[in-house]
Amino acid sequence: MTGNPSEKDNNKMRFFDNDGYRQRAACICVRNQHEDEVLLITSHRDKSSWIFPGGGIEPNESTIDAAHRELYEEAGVKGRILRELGVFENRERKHRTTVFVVYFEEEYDDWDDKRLINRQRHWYKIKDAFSLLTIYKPSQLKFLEQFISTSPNRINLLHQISS
Ligand code: U71
Ligand code: MG
Repeated sequence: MTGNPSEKDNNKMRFFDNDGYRQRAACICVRNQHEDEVLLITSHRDKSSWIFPGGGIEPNESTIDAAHRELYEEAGVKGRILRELGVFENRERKHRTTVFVVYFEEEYDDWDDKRLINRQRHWYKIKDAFSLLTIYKPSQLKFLEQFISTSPNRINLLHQISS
């Protein structure tokens, strides 16, 4: 991604399903094998709002490649995909997001969206990520709920969010 934030918006290439839904890919990036911390980034619109890294799949790009690209562009992080969590439909905004669970490998101090829009990133305990998404991005809370209920560490994670 190059240019300033408005160029980013103007140059955005979008890829739609046959029924007009925009296709997205997003990442739940976990910091360790316990899967008890996930990476959130600030919203481009509201710097106090926290969301999962993700965005539109570009033409001729695979869903997996888009997930890696968005994680790198938006959060400055690289990782390896552990599993596909599912496809989540947002009927109100007319998009579908394929969400991957990604194991953290590297993070960079300088990345595209930090430079372009001062986007921030932070590792959150599952309980805190749950609270933030409930407040700021309820449409992405279902990603986290599905992650928790299917994680190999789900018993501990469920205990965390209910305590
Ligand atoms: C924005 C729209 C937008 C989406 C954008 C959302 O730019 P971004 O990566 O932070 O995400 O902003 P957000 O979640 O950071 O506040 O929402 P908004 O409410 O600000 O209009 O998402 P949605 O409301 O449609 O779900 O999508 P479009 O359709 O307006 O471009 O960008 P997205 O999908 O992540 O794409 P990309 O490729 O720019 O990362
Ligand atoms: Mg995005």
